[in-house]
Amino acid sequence: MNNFIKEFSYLNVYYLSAIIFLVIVAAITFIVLKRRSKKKLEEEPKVRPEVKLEIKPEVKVEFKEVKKEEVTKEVIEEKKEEIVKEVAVEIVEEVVPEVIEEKKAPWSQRLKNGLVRSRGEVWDKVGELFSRGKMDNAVLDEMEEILYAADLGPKLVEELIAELKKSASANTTNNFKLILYDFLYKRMEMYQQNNHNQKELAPSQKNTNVIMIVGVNGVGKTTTIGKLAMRYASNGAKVVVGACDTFRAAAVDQLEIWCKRANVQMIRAKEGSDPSGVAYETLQTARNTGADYCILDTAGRLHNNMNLMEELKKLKRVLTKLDPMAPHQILLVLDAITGQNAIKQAQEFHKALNLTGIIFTKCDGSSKAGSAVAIIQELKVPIIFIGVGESVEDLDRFELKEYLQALLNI
Ligand SMILES: Nc1nc2c(ncn2[C@@H]2O[C@H](COP(=O)(O)OP(=O)(O)OP(=O)(O)O)[C@@H](O)[C@H]2O)c(=O)[nH]1
Ligand SMILES: [Mg+2]
Repeated sequence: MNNFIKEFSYLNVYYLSAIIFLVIVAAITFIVLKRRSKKKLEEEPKVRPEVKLEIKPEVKVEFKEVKKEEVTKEVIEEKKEEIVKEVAVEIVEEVVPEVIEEKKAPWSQRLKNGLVRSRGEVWDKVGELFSRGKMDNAVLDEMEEILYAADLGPKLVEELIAELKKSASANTTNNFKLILYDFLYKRMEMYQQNNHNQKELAPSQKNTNVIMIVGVNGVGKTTTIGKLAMRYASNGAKVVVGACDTFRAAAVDQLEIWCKRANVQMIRAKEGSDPSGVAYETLQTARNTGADYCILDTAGRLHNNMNLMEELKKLKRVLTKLDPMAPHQILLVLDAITGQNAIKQAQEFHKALNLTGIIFTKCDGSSKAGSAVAIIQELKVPIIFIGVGESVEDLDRFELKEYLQALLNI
């Protein structure tokens, strides 16, 4: 019996050791396999973030959409290729404007580029109709439609059609351009002449030149002031800018960015002060520091219960306390897109403030740049500056000949 027990316990020890051995082997195998798979899993994301770093969000989404089991080496390679393409597109988009900026196309080119829509959608089309040589009713109707859409105004359209009918025999495109050039030039020249006669915006030797910029909201007042500040400052003039648009805090921040770029001083509202208060303080600072220019940004709209024109009149009045001749310039900013409606706006501002000039902005964004002719005729106030884009170089003095040459591609 004792022997049996002894044998049995030996057997048990053998079995037990074998089981323990097997368990250890299984455990080691399990640990090794687990480590391997963990390592593999760790390696896998290592590839993916590398890829993710370069890709645009849409590509990331695309990548995520591939099921995990489908993320093979080939898929990753394929995605990488796509990603490289996407990144390349992105880089091209980002770099091109900078390259253009660096090259700084001359103003004449910028103006021509800026007026491309007006030229293509209006004047080239009218020229094409004219060159058919047959001014029948169908052609005249089509011409009228194009000219009305370009917001030339009924009076000018009528006069122009009559002029074209008269000259219909001389039916080459070149002649058409000359007819048109003469027509538009005659109608603008006498008012633009004022522009040349004016001392314009040149710094006066003794006094600070005060320029008040007005216009409805969104026409480009603040941007234009930024461009002007940069223009004058880079010519060595001392400029002080007043953020009299106290309606929106964002408007002041926007102006501040421009002033920092131009390295010019900006005066902002103190708690509770109104636009006239800021204007007064700006002119005071400008005079005390011997500035050549004091440029005032104004609001395009006010709180509902306040009248914009009354506020602007008050602002203008306040300036005379410091300089009876101030403001020397009151420039109305008009957005070319507004077309004929701009005339109504302009008349209202002119009545309240007696404008000295117009800044015609956003000519690049519209086919209505020709409406300048109608505006000048109606208002009898010259256009001083023209804007054809958002960068500093996209604003320059309005020169009639240059403008018409660019508009008609002569
Ligand atoms: N394409 C183009 N955009 C312009 C031009 N001038 C201004 N802008 C843009 O027009 C937008 C409005 O310009 P702002 O200068 O803020 O206009 P604002 O008159 O000060 O507007 P408020 O302060 O709201 O009254 C901005 O996005 C400018 O970059 C231009 O000549 N061409
Ligand atoms: Mg503004």
